[in-house]
Amino acid sequence: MKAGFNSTGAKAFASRAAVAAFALLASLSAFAQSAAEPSSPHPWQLNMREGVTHSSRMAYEAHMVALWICVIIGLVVFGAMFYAMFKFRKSKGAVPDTSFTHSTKLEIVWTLVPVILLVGMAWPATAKLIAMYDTRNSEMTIKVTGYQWMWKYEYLGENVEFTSRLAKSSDAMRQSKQVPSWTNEADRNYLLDVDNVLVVPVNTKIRFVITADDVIHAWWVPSLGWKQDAIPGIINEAWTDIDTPGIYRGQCAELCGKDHGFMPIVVKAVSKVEYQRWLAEQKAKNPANASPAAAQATAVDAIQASPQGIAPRQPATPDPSNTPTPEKAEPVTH
Ligand SMILES: [Cu+2]
Repeated sequence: MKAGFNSTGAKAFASRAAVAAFALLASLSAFAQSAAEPSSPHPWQLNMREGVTHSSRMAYEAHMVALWICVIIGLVVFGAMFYAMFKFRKSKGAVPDTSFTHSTKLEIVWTLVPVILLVGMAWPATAKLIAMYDTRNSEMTIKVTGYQWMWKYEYLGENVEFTSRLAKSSDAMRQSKQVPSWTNEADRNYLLDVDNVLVVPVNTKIRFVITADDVIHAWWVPSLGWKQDAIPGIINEAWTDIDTPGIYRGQCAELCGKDHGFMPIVVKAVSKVEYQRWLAEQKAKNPANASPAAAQATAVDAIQASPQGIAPRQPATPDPSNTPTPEKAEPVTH
């Protein structure tokens, strides 16, 4: 006998399957993260981000271990509770055991099990924390200074430094009273864009020394897996090793004043070659990086050019856009 599934049925099934597959793909692509921002959050995200560094992956692992332990405890406890409620209900003739006061065996079990679980979680977590604070063998150091309300980045030993402030586009939108929309591509990074991004190489152990100039700030990029307080008069340390090129966004995580919400962080991780190219460009922009001979020539030119023949105090004028003047810095106005 011929199978009941005739050719018309097969076609209908195939077209329905195609529609379903298309719908699934469409929904997946709607949530897909852009390649440029491989670790960005997305709508309906349920779990924490895994991030792109050793530290963030360690945090993610510790979180997943704790999560699964909680799930198992939840299943056991609620399972036992519902089993007891149905199995020993009054309508089935269950009689409460009023003589039961304690059980030494049970008490030992419910003391030992949590102790074992806590030690089992604390041991790897401590090892991870120690690793997260180990800044030895780092290949480069970036000094981060928090100001009301911007960040200053200094590539130590490279003579490269600049400030990073909220992008003008975000500021304009904030003051236009428009409501940003997720569906509008241009609005996605509202309040998460800056004028100068922090460019770093991938697969490099980068040490950060973090401080502040006025009040306490905190430098936080979730995809890197840590946040570190920026405290005036104190240098805090952290390190990172980003393994995926891309853009990673963060924010100041310490309530630091009226524009606390408007000092985002943008880290751009690029290949080592690309980083060296970028660094060379930045060095070229800074006249202080010119060779001693060039600096001498600049000074002589300055003497000859000045009407009194007196060299100005600073022969090489620093680029004003590269020099933060926090005391004069105009906070982003409302
Ligand atoms: Cu701040």
